[in-house]
Amino acid sequence: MDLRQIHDSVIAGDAPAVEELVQQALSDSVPAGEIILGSLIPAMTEVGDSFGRQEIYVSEMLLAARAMKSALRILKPLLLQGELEPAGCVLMGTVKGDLHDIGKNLVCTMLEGAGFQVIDLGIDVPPGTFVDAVRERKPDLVGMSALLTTTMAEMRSTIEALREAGLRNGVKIMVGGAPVTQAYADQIGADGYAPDAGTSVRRARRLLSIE
Ligand code: B1M
Repeated sequence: MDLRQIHDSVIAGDAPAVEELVQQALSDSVPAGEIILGSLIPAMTEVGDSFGRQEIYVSEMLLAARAMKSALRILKPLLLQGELEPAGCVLMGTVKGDLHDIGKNLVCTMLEGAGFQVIDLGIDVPPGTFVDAVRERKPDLVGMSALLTTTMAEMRSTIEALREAGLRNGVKIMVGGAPVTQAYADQIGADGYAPDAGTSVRRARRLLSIE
């Protein structure tokens, strides 16, 4: 099965075709992880680049995102079939003002697949909601995702809010998202940064001293 077809159908925003091709790839024994890494993520990267060059509209980007999500709905249960090891509890959210959730959902899925309990607060999560959830759910790790340069600052605000609430020292904090870097994570006082979903599992395990 040629993964290029899935890639091209995501770019075209053709969710029914993507679903059919993903099912076909799975019947051809292509592993779920390979479909994600070999076709879905490269397709979304290309969509972002085209949007950046003003070659496509937001509506087209949205259709591509929907197509990617429909593929992930099929693949997620398969990723979760991996071996489960006891791990910690992760509270995850996309920060205030930011509606991007595809990457965050992928990170959640990979963490769940690695045995973490994941509490997903969703998108557009204000610092106060993170604070309330940390107080109530007592996670080991707080994960924040941001895809916009304008919303990255909310990660710092959330860390400040946790500090002001006296909760900062009780949790590890991991940040990620396309514009986020290790340098930025250091600057805002996060404990860890991961550039992609696969690394986020390794980073979470290291932060919680599970090796
Ligand atoms: Co938006 N968007 N978008 N968008 N969008 C970007 C981010 C952009 C780079 C496109 C571009 O211009 N080239 C640009 C941001 C520019 C900037 O800030 N510098 C942009 C813009 C401008 C906007 C709007 C402002 C457009 C507008 O309305 N004019 C608007 C903002 C809305 C808002 O949030 N308030 C907007 C809207 C949208 C859609 C709604 C249409 C849609 C989102 C749909 C959804 O998520 N449900 C969308 C999409 C799809 C994108 C692109 C094309 C793709 C994002 C994506 O899903 N990538 C994106 C371009 C790009 O990133 N190349 C773009 C695939 C995903 C698997 O990767 O999310 O990076 P990613 O996640 C990775 C890693 O970053 C990492 O692991 C993931 C998996 O490997 N990771 C973590 C993520 N979170 C992590 C957390 C961790 C660890 C790792 O620890 C906690």
